[in-house]
Amino acid sequence: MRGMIKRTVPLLLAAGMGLAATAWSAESLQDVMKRRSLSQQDLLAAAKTYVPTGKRDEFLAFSSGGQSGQVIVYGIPSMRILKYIGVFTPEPWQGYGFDEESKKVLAGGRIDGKDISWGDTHHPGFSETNGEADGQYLFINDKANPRIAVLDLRDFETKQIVVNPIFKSEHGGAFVTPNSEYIMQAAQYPAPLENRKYEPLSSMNEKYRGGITFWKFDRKEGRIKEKESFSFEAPPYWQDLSDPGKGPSDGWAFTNSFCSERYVGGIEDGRPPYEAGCSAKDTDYLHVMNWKKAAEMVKAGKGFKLINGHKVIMMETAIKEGLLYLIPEPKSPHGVDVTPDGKFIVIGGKLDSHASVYSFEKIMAAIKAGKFESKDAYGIPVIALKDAIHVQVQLGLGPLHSQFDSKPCVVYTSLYVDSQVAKWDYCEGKVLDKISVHYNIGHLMTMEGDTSKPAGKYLVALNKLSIDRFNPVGPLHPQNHQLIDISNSKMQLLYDMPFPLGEPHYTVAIDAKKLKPGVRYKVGTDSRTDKPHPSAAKAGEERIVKKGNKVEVFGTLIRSHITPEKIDAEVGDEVTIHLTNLERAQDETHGFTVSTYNVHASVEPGKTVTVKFKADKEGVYPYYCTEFCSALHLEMMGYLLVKPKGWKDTGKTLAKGSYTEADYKATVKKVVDTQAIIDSVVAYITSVNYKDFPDAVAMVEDAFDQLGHSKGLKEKHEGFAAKKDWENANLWAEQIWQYQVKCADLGIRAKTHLEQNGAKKVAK
Ligand code: K7E
Ligand code: CUA
Repeated sequence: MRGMIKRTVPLLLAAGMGLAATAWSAESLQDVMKRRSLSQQDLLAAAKTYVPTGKRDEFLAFSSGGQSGQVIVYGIPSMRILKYIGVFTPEPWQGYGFDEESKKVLAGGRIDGKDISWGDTHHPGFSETNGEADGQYLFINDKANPRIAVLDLRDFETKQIVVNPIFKSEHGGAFVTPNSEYIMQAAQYPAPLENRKYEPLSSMNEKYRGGITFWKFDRKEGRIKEKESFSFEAPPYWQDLSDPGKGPSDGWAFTNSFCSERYVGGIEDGRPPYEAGCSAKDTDYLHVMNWKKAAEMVKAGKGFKLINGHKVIMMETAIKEGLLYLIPEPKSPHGVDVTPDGKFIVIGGKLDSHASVYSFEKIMAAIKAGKFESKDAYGIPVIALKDAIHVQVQLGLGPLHSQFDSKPCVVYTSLYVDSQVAKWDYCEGKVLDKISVHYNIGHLMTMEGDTSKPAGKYLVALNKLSIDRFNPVGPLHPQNHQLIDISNSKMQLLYDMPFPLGEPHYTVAIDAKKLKPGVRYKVGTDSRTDKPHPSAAKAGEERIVKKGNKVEVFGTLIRSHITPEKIDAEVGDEVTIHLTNLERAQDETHGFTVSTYNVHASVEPGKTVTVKFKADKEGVYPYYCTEFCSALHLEMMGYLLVKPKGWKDTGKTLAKGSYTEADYKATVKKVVDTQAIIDSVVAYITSVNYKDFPDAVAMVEDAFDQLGHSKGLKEKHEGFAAKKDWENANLWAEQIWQYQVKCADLGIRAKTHLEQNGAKKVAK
C-alpha cells in the first residue's frame, strides 16, 4: 500500500507535465477501406454518424425499453447508449427499488396493494410548450398494468407512477397536449370499468367498455394530479393510439381503434380466433374528442360519474354535450399522427395499403352542420369518411406510424409488411421516396417529429426483427434501430444499432441543446421529491442514534471515506442509514451497500439517500462504496457489527501499529512535496484565462473543496507528535496527504482540460 503511494507522487508529477504522445496511424484511409472491405458509401455513412472522442451528439433519443420496463437514452447520430433509466422495474445501479426514496416512487405503481415489478413500456412523450418539445419532462406508459410514469429531465429520474383507475390494460399513452395540460392514455382491451368486477364475455357489448384518460399534469410541481384527471367512457372497441390536436386543432384529440367488431374469440371452443374476428370489417373508428370542453365541464364539477373514485364522462353525456364523434377508418388502423400545422390527421391502415389523411377543417364543418351518416350502436354520431378525408395515398403493405419532416407537407410512414419507410407528401398525396429497412418496422421517429416544429435531419426505424443483421447471441435477438439520413431528397441508410433490452415500440428525440440537466444536487436533496431530505447530514454532523431496537445513522460520503466507519447493532434491530454525498465535483458518485442485506444506493453529489433493513442475523457485515470513486475507493468501507442480544465488549483495545518518528517525518515531507506540485498546478491555472472555462472552474473549486477538508489536521498531527504518539501523528499527516492527492488529481485534470481547450496566458 505504502509503496503504491510512493509511486503515485511521480505519477502525479508526470501527469502534471502533460506528457501527451501523439500517435500517427501508419495506415491510410485507402488501406483501411481495403482491409475492412468498406465502400465509398460506407465511408460516407461513417462520416455522417461518427462522433469524435470528446464530442457530443446533436440529438438525444429517449426510447421505451419495452418489456424491461425502463427508458433507454441514446445519442443521434452516433447511436451510443448513454443511460438506462429505471421506471417500472427496479434498477440496482441507480438504487432504484433498493433505497427507501425510490421504493416510494415504485409504490405509487402498486395495484390492489401488490408490487408490480415490471412494465411493458410503449410510448414515451416529451412535455410540450406551444406544441414544441421543451426538454423538461418525459412521460411513458405501461401497457400491461395500465400506468403512466413521470420522469424529470433535470436529473433523468423517475419521480412518479400513477395507476389508471378504470382500465385493465391500455396501449395509447403517453401523448401530451400542446402545453402539457394533459397526458392522454387510451385503453386497449375492453373490460368492465369497475375494479374487481366480473362480467361474462357474453355481455361484451353491454358491460365491457373502453376509454380514454386525460391525466392532469401540474407543470410547476412536475407531477400528475390524479384527483383533477378524468376519462371518457368509450365503446368496447379496442382503442389504440392517440394524438392531441395542435394549432387550429388544439383542444381536440384523436384516438384510433380496431376490433370495432367487438368480436369475442374462443379458439378452445372451436370459435374463429380474435385475429379473424377482429379484422373482418372494412373499417374501424377514429374517435374525435373535444378535451378542452370536457376539461372545463369536469372542472366545474359537472357531467361525470365517479367510477372507482375517478371522474368518468359517460358516453351518454359525451354525445349530449357534443364531446365525442366517430369517423370510419380503413381496416385495422394503427397509428394516428397530427401534422405539425395541426390541420390534418394521418392514419395507417395496417391491413390496408393506404394511409388516410383526415382534414380537421372538414371534420369541424361536418360537426357544425350536424352532418352525420349514422350513429354507432351506442348512439355516437358517425361522420362519413368522405366528409372528413383530405386524401388517401397508396403507400404499400402495412402502413403503421407516421412522423414529420422539417420540410412542409413531408411525412414518413412505416410499412410493416413491406419492411420499408415511405416518404410522401400529405398535402398533395403523392409518394416521394421509399427505402428498405431490416426488418418489419413498427414505429419510426424523426427528430422532434411529432411536435409542431420537427427538426428533420435524421429518421430512426424501430424494426421488430433483426434476424441476420448482428452477431448471433442466441435465439432472443436484439431489436434493430436503423438510422436514416433524411436531409436530402433520397433517404440514405446510415447505421444499424442493436437495441439490447426489450422491444422498444416508440422513441422520441430532442435537440440536445434543449436539455439542461444538472450535474449535482443542492447538498441534502431527496431526488425523488426534489425537496430537502429531512435526514440529511452536513460534514461534522454525522451521528448514530439508538432508540430501543432502532438504530438510525445520519452519515456522509466523501472521497474516500464513509462517516461513520462502524455501526453497532443487536440482532433484531431495525437499521436505517441516511447518507449524504458531500461532493461538489461532477461525476463523483458514491454507491452504498451492506453485505447480504439486499440494499443499494446510488448517491450522486449532493444527494441524500436512505436504506433500511432489519439486522436479523448476528455477524460482521462489511459495507462499502460501490462506485470506483478515487484511488482509495476500496478503502471506502466500514463494518456493520450485529451482536447477539446483551453482548458486552471486553474492553480489549484495537491493535497498535508500529510507527516511528522517522515514518512521521517522511509523511510530513511527502505532504510538503505534494503541496509544491499543487502550487505549481495552481500557478499554471491562474496564469491562464481559466475563468472562461466553466468546467475548469468547477474542477478548481472542487480541488480546493477537497483541500479544505484538511483544515485543522496540521495542528492535530503536530499535537500528537509533541506527545510522541507517532501512530496518530503519522496517520493524521497521512490524511492531509489523502486530501492533497484528490486536490492534485482535480487540479491536473483542470490543467489538462485548459491545455486541450486552448486556454490563453493572461497578463499578471
Ligand atoms: Cu405500433 Cu404499442 Cu405504438 Cu408498438 S405500438 S409498433
Ligand atoms: Cu466512493 Cu468508491
